[in-house]
Amino acid sequence: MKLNKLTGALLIAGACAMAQAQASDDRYIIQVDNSKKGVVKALAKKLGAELHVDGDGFFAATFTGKDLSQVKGLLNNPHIKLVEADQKRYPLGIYNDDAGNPMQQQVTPYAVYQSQANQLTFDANAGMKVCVIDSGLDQSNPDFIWGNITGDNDSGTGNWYENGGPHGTHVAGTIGAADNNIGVIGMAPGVPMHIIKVFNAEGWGYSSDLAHAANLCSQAGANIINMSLGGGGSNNTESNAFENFRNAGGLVVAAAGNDGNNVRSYPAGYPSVMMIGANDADNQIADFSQYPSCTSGRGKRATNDEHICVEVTAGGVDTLSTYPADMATSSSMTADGAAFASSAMENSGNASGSLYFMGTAEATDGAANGKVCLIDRGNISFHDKVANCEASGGIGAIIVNNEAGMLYGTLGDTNSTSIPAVGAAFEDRTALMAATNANISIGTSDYGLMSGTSMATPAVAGLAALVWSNHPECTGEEIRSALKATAADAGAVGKDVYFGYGIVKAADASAYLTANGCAGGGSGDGDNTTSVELSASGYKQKGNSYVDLSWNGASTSQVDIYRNGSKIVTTSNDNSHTDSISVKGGGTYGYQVCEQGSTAACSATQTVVF
Ligand SMILES: [Ca+2]
Ligand SMILES: [Ca+2]
Ligand SMILES: [Ca+2]
Repeated sequence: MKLNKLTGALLIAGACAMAQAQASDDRYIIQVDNSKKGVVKALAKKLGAELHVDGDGFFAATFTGKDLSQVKGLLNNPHIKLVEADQKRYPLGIYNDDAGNPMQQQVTPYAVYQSQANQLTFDANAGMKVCVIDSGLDQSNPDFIWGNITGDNDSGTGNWYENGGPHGTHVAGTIGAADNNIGVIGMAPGVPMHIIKVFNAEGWGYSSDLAHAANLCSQAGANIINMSLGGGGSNNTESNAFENFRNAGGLVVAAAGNDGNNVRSYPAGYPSVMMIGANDADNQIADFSQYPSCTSGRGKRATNDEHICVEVTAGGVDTLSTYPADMATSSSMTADGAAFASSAMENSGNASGSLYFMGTAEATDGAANGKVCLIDRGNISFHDKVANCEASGGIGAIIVNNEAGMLYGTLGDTNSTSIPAVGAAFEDRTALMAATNANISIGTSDYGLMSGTSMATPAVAGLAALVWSNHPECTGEEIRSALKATAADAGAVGKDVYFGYGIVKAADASAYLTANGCAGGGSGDGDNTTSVELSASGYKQKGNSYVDLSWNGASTSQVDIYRNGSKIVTTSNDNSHTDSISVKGGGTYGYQVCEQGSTAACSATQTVVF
């Protein structure tokens, strides 16, 4: 539906005037001189309006039950230039960031909606603290409750409150940016954090290893550790440190890695550490998200363990979060006064003027002189489109995607243009084509986008703090299990190596813990999810084959152990058992541990190959 001013006016005069003239949600934009805005806002409020966005030269307000002509009648005031319906913006994907400039208003990142963090309230009094092992948190960003944040200095990397590159500041914002009127909002807004700076822009500057950092997290009283980092090769000291933290009741999350292959990164690959993959706003896996198998060892020594592969995912593609002040580049765009999502492509500055549609801008066009060029993607490079706009006298360029979603791009390394150029979403093309004027602006910002499993990991750390704050009696392992039990399946049906159990859902996890208690499922609520977790490890000794089984989560005093579907023993529920197999040579054995007498409250099957 085109909603430019012309069609709006015609519709008011036409047969369907009432239906069309009443804005959806009864929400209107009132254009007014800035000098008189306060008076007009007061008037609107007096007339029962609910005020929303306060913009430059306009504000938005809801007049419940009133159509456009009624609102115009009510606001009969000489300072008002225009009253129009506040258009609902088209969605860019299944989930979206709020439209708007985080330097001026608080913008909720899409992953908050996707993971239901907006449906649950963080309890600041529950004693949650997240330890962030990263590149520091820059104190120049205003979107943190600094009184809740401590850190550890290291001589190799500099002060924890000064950035060693924007990475750590971005990560910390996703976990705990404050719920206020600016910036973004974290998964657990304002959660106390302890920052340990272990690397900077030059790379690793820490002589010791992550094991030391884990101990510092422990000393600081943290119950969650976030590591948006990783690399190849496991290390026993490191592994023990995280296992100790986990055994003391904590939760450790780490990034799966960004190489888009099946390599297992550490620390995420340790069983004690929860490995996090990244998905996008459309519930698709990020193409860079690593997907190691859940099997370790080769051939006869192969064992299956769901704790050495991706366990869950969260949003980590084009994630909006905090930056050190002015270190990010951001854009904003309005057309006929309404805000649209945009992405900064190149150059900086502000361009405001009439919109001129230049097609795919494959040649100069004198009609673009003095105007903002609206350009379709396709046929030639972004750079050449913007160059043609500028050579035509254009003052700014908007390049619209030719497929679903926002257009992200740059003009390349040999940029010869100087006018601000932004990307726009295909879904907004119709509205932009219908608009008369546009304002685009590119400048430095305290907020910007990053992509990586590094961005998904703090989303899960923050969500864990959020869920846990509502169930502080639970352990970290129980929170981990609840996040997995309630994750929304995505990608291939069922658990898979890319998503693990799926995309985390905070409200569902909290409801699950409320319904089932910390220990999780099996309480007859119709949810067949069981909380028995099993790992199996096979080895040979003097020609005999043995399988060490270890499990937790069974609630009966004894458990039944099954091998290849047949019960082999009923034994004490002491979390471990060794099975010896007398058959010579190779074979494949699937094990399950079930609560005694139950064939429903069972672990997943773990396979051992000899
Ligand atoms: Ca904020
Ligand atoms: Ca792991
Ligand atoms: Ca799946």
